[in-house]
Amino acid sequence: MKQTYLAAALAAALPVTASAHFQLNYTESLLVDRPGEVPMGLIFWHPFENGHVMDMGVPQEFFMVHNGERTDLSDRLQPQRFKGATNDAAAYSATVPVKRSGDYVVVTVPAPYYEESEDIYIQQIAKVVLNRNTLPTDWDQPVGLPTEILPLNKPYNVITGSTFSGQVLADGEPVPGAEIEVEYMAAEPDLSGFSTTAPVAQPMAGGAIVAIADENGVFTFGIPKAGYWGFAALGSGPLREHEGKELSQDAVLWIRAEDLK
Ligand SMILES: [Cu+2]
Repeated sequence: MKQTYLAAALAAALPVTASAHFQLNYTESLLVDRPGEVPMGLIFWHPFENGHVMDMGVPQEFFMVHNGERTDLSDRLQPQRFKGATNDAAAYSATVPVKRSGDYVVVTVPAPYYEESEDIYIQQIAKVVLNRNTLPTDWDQPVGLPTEILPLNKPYNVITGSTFSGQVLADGEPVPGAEIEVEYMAAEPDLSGFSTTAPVAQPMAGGAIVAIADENGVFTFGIPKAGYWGFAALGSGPLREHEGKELSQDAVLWIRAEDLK
């Protein structure tokens, strides 16, 4: 119950902005055809608006979970500049070693980012699930992060026009009434040039798309368009302060929808 009030108080304290920050763990596809090194870009951006790119510090953690086994990938991080439509900023590239069949849950725990306009820190713990050969192994299990969104639909095999549900967790417990921002990746990064591409959609005139989780921390969103969709539970994490300032520790999950053909 205490958690609910804290989350609500924190959410109320955040100013209403049209833009939503999203930490990306971006790969061209979530389905890995051939075993090998999968290129990934770690970018802190506004991909729905094709907007401002924020500087990332050195990530605190970067790892994958496959068959329940955690592998540190932080030695693979390479500093990059990501070129957005209006600015460029510090980001990272890496490769994810995908060999055996199954799920690869890739997690970035970024350094807290200081948002000057709000005088708060933001830390978006981002999760994405890659899969090889359709064998499901890890996607429906929590990683055990301070906060995360547990997918209730297979996150790499969502049909456009269906729904996606997730459960917001903090220290493994549901977060009742969590506020979730929903983002469409209107412009997908070009990993070879480490730059943005032409957007295929415009952000909504009404600002951020928002869903509120139920008493079990569960939310559902109808998926209207193929591509990457991001979900960010705001301030759902247990850590609420960083260097003497307020911290919004958010849980981010990326999924990919495809049209039924
Ligand atoms: Cu922003």
